[in-house]
Amino acid sequence: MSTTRKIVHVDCDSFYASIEIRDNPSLAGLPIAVGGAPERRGVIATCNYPAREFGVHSAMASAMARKLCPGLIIIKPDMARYRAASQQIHDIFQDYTDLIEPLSLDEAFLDLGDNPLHGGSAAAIASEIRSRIASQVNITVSAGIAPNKFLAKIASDWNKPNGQFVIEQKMVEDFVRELPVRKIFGVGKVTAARMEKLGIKTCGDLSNLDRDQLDSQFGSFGKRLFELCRGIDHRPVQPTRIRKSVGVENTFVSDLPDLHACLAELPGLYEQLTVRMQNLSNKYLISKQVVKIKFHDFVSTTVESLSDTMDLNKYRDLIEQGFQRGQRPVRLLGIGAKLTPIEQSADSKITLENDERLSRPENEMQLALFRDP
Ligand code: TTP
Repeated sequence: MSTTRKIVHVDCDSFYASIEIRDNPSLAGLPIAVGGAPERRGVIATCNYPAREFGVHSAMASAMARKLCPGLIIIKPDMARYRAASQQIHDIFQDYTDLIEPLSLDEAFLDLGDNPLHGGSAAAIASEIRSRIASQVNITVSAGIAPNKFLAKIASDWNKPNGQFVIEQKMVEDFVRELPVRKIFGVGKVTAARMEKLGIKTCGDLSNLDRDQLDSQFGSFGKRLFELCRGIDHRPVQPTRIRKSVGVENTFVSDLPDLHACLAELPGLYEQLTVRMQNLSNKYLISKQVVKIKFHDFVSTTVESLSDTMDLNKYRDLIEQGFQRGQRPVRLLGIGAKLTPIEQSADSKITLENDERLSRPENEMQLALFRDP
């Protein structure tokens, strides 16, 4: 691909927490988090930067967060206000391009290739968008500007909070050489550890492996790694959000002691899942049914089965199978489905692989409770 794209990744700073502080300025400067109550086994959705100094972070148990930061103020999420702010931000984006790909309520890619404003400078446009969000929505956002989505997303993190960073095409080679492999989406702890054993820490190290070596070491991910470690990413900004899965789950105040107790929770979860699926069924086909179980010692297991419907009996079987793997009390039970868009071209199938939208740290189903439905 020869034309250089102008991609901007916009990411709100400590989004839910910023909205809470915006709406209650007396919280400013105090360590605050948004999430579930510690005594109800809640989880932190996010926290502001003062709380991060204590080691508090997203997806941490609220009880642990309180331990690290005894003065932490934990606020219950109010999705309606976060959605409203997200919509306002989206409306601002629309003044600049139609090519907007939301990743979640607080994050989006924009393709500014066709926008002539500020002499066509995507950095200057990003700066204008950030000022407008600051004055109209009253929160700060960070932006990354780069020739592709992979680099733009990394760049938005570079000068966070309330900053932006530009990676020009001519900088790409030098930039990726020193970039740790962990920054590549899809390279988690396990893959990074495997790479480290091979002496690979940076994208520069990774680029010393040829295609065959990457294939044999990393299977189907090898092809993508070959490109990413060179700063190449051809994925276009896709204006419609594509879901990979839908799920509901519950963390129980008291552990479910046995299989019988788990099965008793199934009808309630199934009802919630059915409601969620109603809004999706005209756009997606079900490809698998999935059950997630987290035992009282935090060991998790996922059981799935090919399926094109949401069969209640199958969920029952999957719960049984999952429970048998641990045979101990259960703190979290989730059910869900893997989805395939109804009109999916061969191309979009490729772009879906290892896409940022597919998961946040490990627990996608858990996030589904907090994130946009
Ligand atoms: P992030 O963009 O990951 O984080 P953030 O905006 O809170 O902070 P940062 O400044 O580091 O970007 O997530 C956006 C929102 O999504 C976040 O405010 C809360 C929600 N969220 C969860 O509910 N659970 C999670 O595990 C994560 C990571 C985020």
